[in-house]
Order: sequence, then structure tokens, then C-alpha cells
Amino acid sequence: MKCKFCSREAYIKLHYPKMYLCVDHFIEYFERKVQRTIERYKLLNKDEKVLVAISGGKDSAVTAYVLNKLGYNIECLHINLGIGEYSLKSEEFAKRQCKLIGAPLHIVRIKEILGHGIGEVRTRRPPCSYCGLTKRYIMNKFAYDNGFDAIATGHNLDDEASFLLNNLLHWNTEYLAKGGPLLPGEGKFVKKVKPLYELTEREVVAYALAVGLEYLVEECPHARGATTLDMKAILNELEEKRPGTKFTFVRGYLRKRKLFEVEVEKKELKECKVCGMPSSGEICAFCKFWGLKEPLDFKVSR
Ligand code: Q46
Ligand code: ZN
Ligand code: ZN
Repeated sequence: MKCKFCSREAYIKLHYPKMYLCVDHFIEYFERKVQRTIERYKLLNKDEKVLVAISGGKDSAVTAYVLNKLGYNIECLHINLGIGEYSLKSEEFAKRQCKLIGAPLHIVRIKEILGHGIGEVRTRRPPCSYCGLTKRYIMNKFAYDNGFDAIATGHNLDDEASFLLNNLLHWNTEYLAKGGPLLPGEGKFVKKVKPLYELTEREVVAYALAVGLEYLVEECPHARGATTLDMKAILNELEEKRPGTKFTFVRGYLRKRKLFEVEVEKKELKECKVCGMPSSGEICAFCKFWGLKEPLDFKVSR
């Protein structure tokens, strides 16, 4: 098959909108779509300092690569979770990716600053629960301490659609109020954006290959991703029969999100007694979990 826009052989067949594209026209299509997502949802502007959370995987690497190419002012942060071989490989990929992109990379190793890696703490909590808490806290505190205006993450259309489907099946209305490509900043919470929000996982993989970005394919050993994988498989089946399903589902959600917002209780936030970051209790969940007596300081000397 030939590309829709030139006489070259097609690199990819897109299902929605249906078209064949050569590698160069696909790259152009992808980057234009990211730019349009940024503009449509007013995610970023070019004066802002953006921190991209790089895991070593494809989505965050593509996010950093495209933002940099589109002229946004980015730096990257990799959080090494201290999960044995998996974290060593993740860090290696993050370094290689940032070298290719030409963006500064900051690395925070939680074993060095907190004494234990994820999965090594004696607790009843499952690793993913305190891992999520730890990553969110470090990302935000690092961005806040260093004056970043935004944190960009690599969530794509498939991630959002499967998140929505799973939370609809369980009627988790609190979570359903919190989706979307933009979480505005408030006080010491730095704004969070998802520039790949309208691109499918398949497109992200094809883009990474097209520009030569290598990434870690291996899953974290603690991943219990069965639910997400089930949701993604169901959505892919539907998409196959009815192209555009994921896109319509996610766009429709954004129009109806306010229905769920009424369910969210506005919690009064105080300042954590240890670190000074926003907290619903006297001590924030992060400082409490890790038993901190002193705040972590991520300020980087420049
Ligand atoms: S939360 Fe869980 Fe992930 Fe953390 S412990 Fe691994 S699987 S890395 S996205
Ligand atoms: Zn072409
Ligand atoms: Zn705290």
C-alpha cells in the first residue's frame, strides 16, 4: 500500500482516521497530533519549564522526545525504584533515551534516600500502593523544589480508556472525577499534563521505532497488571469492530466529567509537619509511610 500523501510504501495503517502513511508522514502526523492535544486542552506553553517523568519505557520516552522536538523547555527525571535488575535496566534506558533526545536527566534513587527499595519495606501494603505514593510525591516535590511549571507524563489514549472502563465497572466516582489530560496546579501541587492523551499505544510504539528510541519492554516484577490488560484487550476488540471507539469514549467522558465532580468531597489541606507539603492529616502519607523526621530536599544546584 502507498502512503496517502506521497508515493512511498506505507509504514503504518491507521484505523481511525483510516489511512496508510509512510514513515515521514507518520512522524509528521504524530507530532502534529501531540501539538493539537497541547493546544486543545491548554496543557503547556513554550515559556514553561517542564519536567518529564521518564521511566525507561516507551510512553514517557516518546513524550520527552516529542516535547523537545516541538520546542518545549524540558528536563527529565528518572526515579530509580530499587527493584533489583529491573530498576538497573530502567535507569540504563532512561540515560540512553535522554542522550538521544539531548535533554538533561536528573536521577533520584529511592534506596539511597530512603534506605529501602520498593518491595523491601516490611509492611502489609502491597508494593504498588506505596510505590505509587512514593513516585507521585517525589515527582511533585522535585518539580516544586526546582521551580518547574509542569510535570508531563506518558499516559496515552489506551491508558485513559482502560482507566475509565475499569472505574466505570466499579463505579469509582472519585477516580472518575480525576481523569483527563490536565490536572491544574494548586498551591504546592505542580500542574500535571498528558501530551499523548489522544494517541493510541500502537501509535506510540510505531513512533518510538520510527525515531529510533529504545525502551524497556520488560514489566516490573510487582506488576499485577491483569486488570488493565483485560480492559485494554476488550477495548482493542471493540476498536477492531468499531474504529474510533476509544477516542469517542474518552472525548465523551471529558464532556461528562462534571457529573462525577459533584461526588468529590473538598478536603481541607494542611501543611505536613515534616515536609511542609499539602496533607490531609498532620503528617503527609509519604512522610508517615517512610517514617521521615526531616524533609527530603531535591533542590539541584545549577
Ligand atoms: S507501581 Fe507496581 Fe509499577 Fe511500582 S511496583 Fe512496579 S508495577 S513500578 S507502574
Ligand atoms: Zn508519505
Ligand atoms: Zn510530608
